[in-house]
Amino acid sequence: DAVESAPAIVIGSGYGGAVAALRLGQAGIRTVVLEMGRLWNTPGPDGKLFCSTSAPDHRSMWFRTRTEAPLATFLWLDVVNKDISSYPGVLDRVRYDHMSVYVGRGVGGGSLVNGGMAVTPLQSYFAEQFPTVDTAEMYGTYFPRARSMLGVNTIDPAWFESTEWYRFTRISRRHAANTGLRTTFVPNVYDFGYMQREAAGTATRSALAGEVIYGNNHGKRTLDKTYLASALGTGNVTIHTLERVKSISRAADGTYVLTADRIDDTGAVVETKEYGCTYLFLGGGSIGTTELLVRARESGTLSALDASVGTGWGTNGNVMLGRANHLWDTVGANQSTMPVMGIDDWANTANPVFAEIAPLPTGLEHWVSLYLAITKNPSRASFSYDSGTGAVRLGWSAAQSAVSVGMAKKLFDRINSANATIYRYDLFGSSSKVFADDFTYHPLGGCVLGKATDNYGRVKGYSKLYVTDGSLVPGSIGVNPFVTITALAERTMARVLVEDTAP
Ligand code: FAE
Repeated sequence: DAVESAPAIVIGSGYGGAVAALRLGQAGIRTVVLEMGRLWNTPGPDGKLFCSTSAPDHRSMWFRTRTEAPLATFLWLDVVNKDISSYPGVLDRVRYDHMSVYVGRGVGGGSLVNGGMAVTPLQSYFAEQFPTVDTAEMYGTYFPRARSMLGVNTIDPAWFESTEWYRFTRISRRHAANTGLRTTFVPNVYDFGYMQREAAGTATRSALAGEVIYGNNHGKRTLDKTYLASALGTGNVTIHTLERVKSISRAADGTYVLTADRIDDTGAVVETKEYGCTYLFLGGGSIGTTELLVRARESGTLSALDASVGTGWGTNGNVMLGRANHLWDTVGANQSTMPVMGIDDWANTANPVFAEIAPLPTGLEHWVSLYLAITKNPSRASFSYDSGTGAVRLGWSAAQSAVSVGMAKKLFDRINSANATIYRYDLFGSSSKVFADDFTYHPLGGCVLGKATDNYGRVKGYSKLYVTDGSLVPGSIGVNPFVTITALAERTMARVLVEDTAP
């Protein structure tokens, strides 16, 4: 097959990839984005782009015959997961030995499936995690730039206090207050004006119709509507979909050579393509980018990569759990899928936890308060390469997850004790499982800034090779990560376009 060349190639179209594509396009550099997922722009037979969470179909998951939702059961019944037909659906669950990683697949990456929470980390914790980064510049320039480009907005507090859709959040806030804990509103990229029209019955429901992990049909400002739309608008950027990059090597003249499998809707490889480029930006996400680089180093195609590539990986301390409320503390049959508040106990140095108050929209009263706790788990893991199979493994252990559980338990034991409540035992598969510690929504690290790369995401050992995604973040950032990933990518692009691409 003929080699297709472009001055710049970006692998992946999530946050890191989208920022790179836009800024390259604006600089007049012709850029090709390679994305393994599909473009979500064609309605299915029901007239919708995405299926609902309650009635998932082939669109829900990446080549599965049964859905694999984070909540396995409800009242011990296997009512949550459904048989589906295999298709390049929007949510993937990548299974390693003791840890599953949920990721979005499609043009827009994680923005298609996530909860939209757009949180800027505590400045002191950011500085702790990124000691070599100029924090004043981050908080003065790149965080504001990221928030404005992403369309971050906040819920109207008066509407929050009065609407049935956030009753579940207000109950959790009261229980936190009873424990002497602080809660804080968190911004979101879901358009709250739209949500209020949904509640009023004047707009088609999305967040108020249970839509989230398998995509939102309305309301959410996903990357295909923000960064990537602007990138295409420059006229310099093209996006190739259903193309999965398999390997990266370097030609004698220093340019990069990629091979990519183009797949069809059944997952069959219909073509193996070869690409060439001068500048290569890796935006495949923490596990996508790290797997590519570990394989490249270990198989010898980029053997000068630093030994720290494939290390420093963490789950952002994620643990999910549910509490059972008293019968008089109803959480409401109607719940918005977009979280807007967290219990902020990060300042508690003995046990730092930031716990999002998460929805469980089933359409019936269930008295469950659900949380995604972000704990300050210091454990990190490394990836390894199996030369026999070419597989990349993640060395995360069950003991490392137990650290997150211990921290979440300390906080929620206090909340239960102050409110005379208990945990829910029926949500995560087996009857003894209270804490879902075997999956993460926040994979971070693998190519850590300042270790696998220089201080700006330039990969050590090579020139014109960059990482712009969540693999730069050293395993923990204390809050939901996409604003941080976006802001760091903006910082990298500002620097690289000035210093590295001058003629
Ligand atoms: P990401 O968005 O994952 O994009 C990587 C892209 O690269 C994907 O589109 C891949 O399909 C593609 N790709 C990977 N490998 C290849 C390859 N070899 N060839 C071609 N394409 C490839 O990476 N974060 C928040 O801040 N707030 C939230 O409320 C929130 N909720 C979440 C809820 C769920 C259910 C999930 C799964 C995640 C959530 N997150 C949330 C995490 C957030 O979505 C995630 O940190 C970012 O999406 C990571 O951005 P990256 O650019 O690193």
